Amino acid sequence: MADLQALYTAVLEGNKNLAAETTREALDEGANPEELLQKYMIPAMDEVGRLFEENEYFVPELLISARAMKAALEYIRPKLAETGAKPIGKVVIGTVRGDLHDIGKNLVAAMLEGGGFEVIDLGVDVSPEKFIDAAREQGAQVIAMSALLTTTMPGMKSTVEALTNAGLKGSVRTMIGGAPVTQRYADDIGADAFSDNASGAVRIARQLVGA
Ligand code: B12
Repeated sequence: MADLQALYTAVLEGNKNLAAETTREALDEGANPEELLQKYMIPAMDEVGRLFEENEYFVPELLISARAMKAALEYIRPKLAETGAKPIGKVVIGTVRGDLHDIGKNLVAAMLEGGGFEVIDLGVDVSPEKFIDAAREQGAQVIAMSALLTTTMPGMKSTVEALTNAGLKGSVRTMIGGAPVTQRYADDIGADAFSDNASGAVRIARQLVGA
C-alpha cells in the first residue's frame, strides 16, 4: 500500500522521486487523483508557503518543493483528463505577465481538462495581447488567468481592458484566481468569475459556457 503521508512529506521536503513514486503507486492501487491532490499535495504546498512566510524556508526550498509537486502532478494530470467525451468548451489559460508561479494554474488546467474542457495552456508570464490573440485564434469562450503576486494582479485588469478594446468582452468570458485574488477584485476589474480553488474553477467555467 502506498504511504500517502509520505506524499505529503515528500512535497513538503522537496523529495521529487519519492513524491512521484508514491503518487504512481497510489494511482496504480486505485487511489482517487483528486483526493491525493486535495488531502496531501495542496496542504503540503500550503505548509511550504507558511514556512516561507515564517522565514524557515527560502526560495531554494520553495523551488525544490515545487519541483516535487510537479513530478507528482505528471501522474495526476492524465488521470484527471481521462474523460473521452466531446469538449464542452475551450479555455485559454495562463499565468499573467511578470508572474512565474504555475502550480495552481497547472492544477486548474488539469481539472478543467478532467471536467470536459479543451484547454490551451499559454504557460507563465503571459501578456494581455497574448491572451487575446490566443482566444481569438483558437475560438475560445473563456480566458482563465492566474496570479500569485499582488504586483502582477494588475495584469488581469489589463487583459479585461484589452478584451473590451478588442470588442470581445461578452463573447469571450474571463475567470481569475490565485492566492491573492478575491471575488471583490474580480468585481472591481470586471472579470466574469472567480474561484479560490481548482474544483470551483471547473464549476464557474461550466457556468460561463452555459453547460
Ligand atoms: C512555490 C512558490 C514559488 C515558486 C513557484 C514555482 C512554480 N513553478 O510555480 C518560486 C520559488 C519560483 C517562487 C518565486 C517567487 N515567489 Co513565490 N511562492 C510559492 C508558494 C510557496 C506556493 C505557491 C503554490 O504553488 N501554491 C499551491 C497552489 C496549488 O496554490 P495556488 O497557486 O494558490 O492555486 C490554487 C488557487 O489559488 C486557485 N487558482 C490558482 N490559479 C487560478 C486561476 C483561476 C482562473 C482560478 C479560477 C483559480 C486559480 O486554484 C489553485 C488550486 O486550488 C507561495 C505561498 C502561498 N501560500 O501561496 C509563494 C508566494 C506566492 N511567493 C511569493 C513571492 C514574494 C515570490 C518571489 C517574489 C520571491 C523572491 N523574492 O524572488 C518570487 C517571484 C517570482 C515571479 N516573478 O513569479 C509571495 C507573494 C507575496 C505577494 N502577496 O505578492 C508568496 C505568497 C509567499 C509569501 N508568503 O511571501 N515562489
